[in-house]
Amino acid sequence: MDSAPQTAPPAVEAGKEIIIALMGVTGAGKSYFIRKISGLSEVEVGDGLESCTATIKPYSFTYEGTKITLVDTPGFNDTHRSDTDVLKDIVAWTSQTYKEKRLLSGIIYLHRITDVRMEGSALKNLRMFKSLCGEDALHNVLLTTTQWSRVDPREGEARELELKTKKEFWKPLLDRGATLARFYGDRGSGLELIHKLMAREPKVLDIQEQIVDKKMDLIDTSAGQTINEELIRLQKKYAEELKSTKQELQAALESKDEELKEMLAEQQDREERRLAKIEAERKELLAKHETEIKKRDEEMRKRDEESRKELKELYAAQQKREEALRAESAKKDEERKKLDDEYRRQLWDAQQKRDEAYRAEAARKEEHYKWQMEEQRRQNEADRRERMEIAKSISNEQHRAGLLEQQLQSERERRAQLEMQALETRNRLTMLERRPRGFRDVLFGR
Ligand SMILES: Nc1nc2c(ncn2[C@@H]2O[C@H](COP(=O)(O)OP(=O)(O)OP(=O)(O)O)[C@@H](O)[C@H]2O)c(=O)[nH]1
Ligand SMILES: [Mg+2]
Repeated sequence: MDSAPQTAPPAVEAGKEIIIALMGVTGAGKSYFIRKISGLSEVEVGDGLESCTATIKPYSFTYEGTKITLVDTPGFNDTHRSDTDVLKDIVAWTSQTYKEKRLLSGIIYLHRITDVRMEGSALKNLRMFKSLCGEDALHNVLLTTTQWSRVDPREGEARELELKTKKEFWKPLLDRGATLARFYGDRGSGLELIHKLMAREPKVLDIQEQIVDKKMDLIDTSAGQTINEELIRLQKKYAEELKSTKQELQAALESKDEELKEMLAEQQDREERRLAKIEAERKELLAKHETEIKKRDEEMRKRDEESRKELKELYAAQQKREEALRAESAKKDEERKKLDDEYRRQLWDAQQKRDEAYRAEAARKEEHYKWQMEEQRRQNEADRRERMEIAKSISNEQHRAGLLEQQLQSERERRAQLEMQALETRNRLTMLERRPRGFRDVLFGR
């Protein structure tokens, strides 16, 4: 029965593809895990001791709106292919995806908890895994035990503890950031592991960096070195074993033991083939390296020649461009000088005109001012004269008034005299009137 995952899937940005690789020894359950989680029936799961998944193969499906790609990989120590072949396959896929900027969100490294001992193949797979992955990507690695339903839980826990704590097993990886996990064989348990990796920042593997960025040859990569070291070790071991078999056979040839002779001859034959296989694989790894070096040298020589030619052409073109630029710049300088002169001349003319206009204006203003002053002076003079005229006429008038006053006075006096005379006359008349008539007639001549 498949259980549901206990955690919810983390939020993933829209359109992002989550790529997770499954690694581990043959029979660890990589294909089984992919089939369980993706639900894809085309994923081939092994049913015997022989390796089942021969080549690297991605399987994509949609989970909670996110595209998940689980990558099935063949284990090292494959029964059908050499380690070099498997490595080449892994290198081809990881390089291609890296060039497409599709990075791995994580790696689930599987290991059967049913394995009583960490066998040579398991250790080799672990070594290969470490050299492929590199330290930086370890934070996105889940070191996962499988097939828990096939062991007694206490036994399983004891083995897990051993894996966790032994420095030749998982301890160094766990110390450097990898996470210990369990897969219980059902979809829910697998999805828990997927959830853990969905939230991680995708990382570049050492093998991707070495092949794509540093353009290293396979043999020079960490993984290539690991295989080479293993091949050298085996080559030495097999050669020694063959040597001793040969010595034994030599000794047997001198004896009459036909059965032993036959057995040792067969053994020698087997050991020779075994050694030849190793030597062939090493040769494959090295030969490729040598031809690559030759090819690369040739390419570099060609590239060098091309770049020298290109450089020469570039230099000539640059010279030409500089010459043209110099001519252009001289022409521009000349034009600029002309423009400058013209501008300065126009500026001078304008200045002159302005000065002249200013001077004319100043002269006109001064003239006007003088005229105004003169006018003022004339006006003042006229006013002064007028005032004098007025004062003079006032004085004349006053004089005349004085004279008239005097005249009036003397007139008044005369009048007073006349009035006095008149009064006297009237008085005399009155007196006369009061006298007899004849006298009046005498007086007035009547
Ligand atoms: N019960 C159980 N059986 C499992 C589990 N994982 C794998 N198996 C069985 O183990 C056998 C090998 O599994 P695969 O998934 O083919 O192993 P693999 O890692 O893909 O192996 P290669 O393709 O050879 O590298 C199969 O018979 C699976 O049914 C698990 O978690 N539980
Ligand atoms: Mg498989």
